[in-house]
Amino acid sequence: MTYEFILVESQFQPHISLIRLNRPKELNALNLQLMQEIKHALYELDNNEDVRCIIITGNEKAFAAGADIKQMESKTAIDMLKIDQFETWDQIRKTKKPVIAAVSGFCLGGGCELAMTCDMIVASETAKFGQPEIKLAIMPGAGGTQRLTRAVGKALAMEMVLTGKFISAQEAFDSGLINRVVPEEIYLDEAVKLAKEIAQQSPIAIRLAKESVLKAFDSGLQEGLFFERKNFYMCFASEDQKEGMNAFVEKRKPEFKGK
Ligand code: DAK
Repeated sequence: MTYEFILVESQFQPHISLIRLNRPKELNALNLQLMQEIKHALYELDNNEDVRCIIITGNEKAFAAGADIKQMESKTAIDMLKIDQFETWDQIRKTKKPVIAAVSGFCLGGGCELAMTCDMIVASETAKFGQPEIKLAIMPGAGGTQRLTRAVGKALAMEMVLTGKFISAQEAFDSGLINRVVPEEIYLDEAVKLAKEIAQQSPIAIRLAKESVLKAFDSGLQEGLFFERKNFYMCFASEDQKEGMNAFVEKRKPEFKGK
């Protein structure tokens, strides 16, 4: 598939892929095609054995300023139902490999929801996060009321969702929404640094660990602990576990093969 609104480098760095949203004039507004392209690219990269971590980014001015308002403006509820964008978003969420959002500039509405669907967020000091849908007389529809609330707590989430106010990268960091805030010149490098740390671990253990952390969002403690336990046992079925522990004992660096 050739992409019109994203750029994909599957080997941006060894084992690390980059998806760049590429509608700069529209501040990377997420139209339907762009979302389909992200879904498709993530699926391909998720099934590429050479890839161990994926970064999604935009440009300095915008990660994404939200879903494409011009495309949504005239839609009816039934149009929205028929388009069923949730299938696309659900597929994105199901990516098994770790996905890092590298965010600079506007990260709003669906853009913020896309970043929150990723596993970690690295932001530039210039990033602005917000759920301004309320100003359009709608509300977040791709997880914004749920993921934001779980990340930053009720007080701030309620204020952001009900007033549409933006928060700075520093506020986002202080409230637990993002992992890092760094100068604009190095936000992508910083995301790559984080991706490299992940890429050098066992891909099998990474997959099981990611799955387990995500389980904490939609299960009670007992169910989550049970799920974690099964995935923990599963790690011992991998060659990587033997390699990891053997390397420790032999005082050498492990070489993980994803087997
Ligand atoms: N959609 C379409 N075009 C957009 C856009 C957007 N969200 N954001 C910006 N643009 C376009 C502008 O219209 C302008 O285009 P031209 O006029 O040059 O043709 C160009 O990008 C540059 O924008 P500005 O001239 O406005 O730039 P400024 O620096 O002055 O302002 C801004 C930047 C980010 C403050 C402003 O552009 C703005 O407020 N943008 C809208 C932000 C917003 O309200 N975002 C939330 C959209 S609603 C769903 C999943 C998700 C969603 C819905 C459904 N399902 C799964 C069903 C999500 C909904 C949303 O995100």
